[in-house]
Amino acid sequence: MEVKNRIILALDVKTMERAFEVADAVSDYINTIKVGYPLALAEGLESISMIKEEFSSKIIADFKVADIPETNRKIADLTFEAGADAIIVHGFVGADSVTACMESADEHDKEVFLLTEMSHPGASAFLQPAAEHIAEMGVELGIKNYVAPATKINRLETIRNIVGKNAFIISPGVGAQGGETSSTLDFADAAIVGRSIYLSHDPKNTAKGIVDGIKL
Ligand code: O7E
Repeated sequence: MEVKNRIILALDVKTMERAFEVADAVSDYINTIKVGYPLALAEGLESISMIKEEFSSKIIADFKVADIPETNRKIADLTFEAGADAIIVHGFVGADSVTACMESADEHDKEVFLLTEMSHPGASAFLQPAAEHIAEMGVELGIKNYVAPATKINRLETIRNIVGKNAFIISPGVGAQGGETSSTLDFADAAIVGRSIYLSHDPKNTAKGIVDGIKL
């Protein structure tokens, strides 16, 4: 996936009005937007196509899909039919559940991101011990897109080493969660940034500052 300036906006706001304000403010710098439960539950799945049409942005739907294959398939179908370019899928549910999303993506000519390990402290209890197996499973399944944490650079590096240099990794946790952009981009292809941008008093300049910092 081509991500302008290697930054993805996590648009975790709860109204379309605010979503449009923030997306508009950063549109010179960011063309890839992650829409997750906060906006989709508040404003509906159509928030995906509304943003996509207004800003010509790519939309990654972050529904962290984690169910049995049959239900995963329905979730993925509905998400792609709503206009998402990619969907984020949990790996811990196993190969059959992930494969169901991959089949949906193939049929819709869309993409799957496999979530390996998470960025928050609690993830060290259950997900971290499984993360390397999840990444290995992704490689076996032929997945090319992954999610790995910006808050634990050594873990991000480990996941990179497993999935290989040709895989595409996006990494959340930059800014509000303590992750740092440049070190994250040493191992990830793009960083996901949410609150640092949409809670800032000037989202446009904040996005510009992040992008300028990458180029230094
Ligand atoms: O901390 P913020 O505000 O910059 O937002 C980070 C976003 O990334 C937010 O939408 C959160 O739900 C998501 N995220 C994590 O923070 N940590 C993870 O481990 C995984 C995700 C995520 O997006 O998962 C799929 C990419």
